Amino acid sequence: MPTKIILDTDIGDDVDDALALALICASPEVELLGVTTVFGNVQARARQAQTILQLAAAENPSFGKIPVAAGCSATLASRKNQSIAADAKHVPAQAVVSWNQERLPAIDPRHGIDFLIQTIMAGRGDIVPVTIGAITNLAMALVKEPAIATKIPRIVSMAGEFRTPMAEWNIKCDPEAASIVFSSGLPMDIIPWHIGRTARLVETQTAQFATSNVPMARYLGEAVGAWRAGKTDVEPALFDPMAIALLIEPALFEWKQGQVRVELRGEDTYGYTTFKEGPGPHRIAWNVDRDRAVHWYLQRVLRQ
Ligand SMILES: [Ca+2]
Repeated sequence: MPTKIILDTDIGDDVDDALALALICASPEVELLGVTTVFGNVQARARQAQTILQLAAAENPSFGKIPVAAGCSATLASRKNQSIAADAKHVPAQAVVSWNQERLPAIDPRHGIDFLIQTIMAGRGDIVPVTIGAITNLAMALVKEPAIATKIPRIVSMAGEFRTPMAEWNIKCDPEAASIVFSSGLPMDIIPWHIGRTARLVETQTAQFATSNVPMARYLGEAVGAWRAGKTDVEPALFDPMAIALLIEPALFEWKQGQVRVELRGEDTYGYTTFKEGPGPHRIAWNVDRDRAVHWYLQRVLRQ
């Protein structure tokens, strides 16, 4: 039986969310029940998610019917960091590789929070929320309908960093939301920043997208190009795709079990995450077999 998931994403700026959604579309081991978008311009983010699902629908029409719901644009962050403040009008870099609304189905009329609540409550306790952006939507869903906690078998998140003292982006965008989810007691499987940085594509690998026979792979080549515009010497890190990989190939990683906390008080450490190994609901991917993980990813999306 495939693992049922809802993808909660800030797709549209960094390219790794698109790389992750394409991986989902290439993976029969997961069944995508819906996509919710978060942080800033959630409408534009929804359009890129829909674009990828419509590309996947060319081969499997069921992808074209997967609902995409826009979620929280603003955050619960108690200290607004102007450099990352959610901006509903910000045009994500990936907008240039998103189809116009006229070519796309209407987005789901429900708010992302309500989509999460209704979908999880209607399930059999077997729906895994997978968060690859700020965790605002899931935190808000837990606040609005605490009963969903009894229906969530585990949460999968790309979030946090435990080797390097830092506020990882998805935590930094909304530390309070992350704290709500991490302190919920729900089991979580975590891909930290370090893992994504380790699993990076090199130039010869990203170049394979453009020459692939697979339309989705060629789209990813365009998406990487849009992300790179204005940047030099950068290679895509597979942060978000590794959160999908753990659902399918957990043996790609070495794991540590324990308890994560999100720092909310420190003057200079707001949004930092700490990990205490031992009893606790959080399983952290501690190491990744880089070559195997990257090869596995490329095999999937290039269908080699
Ligand atoms: Ca992301």
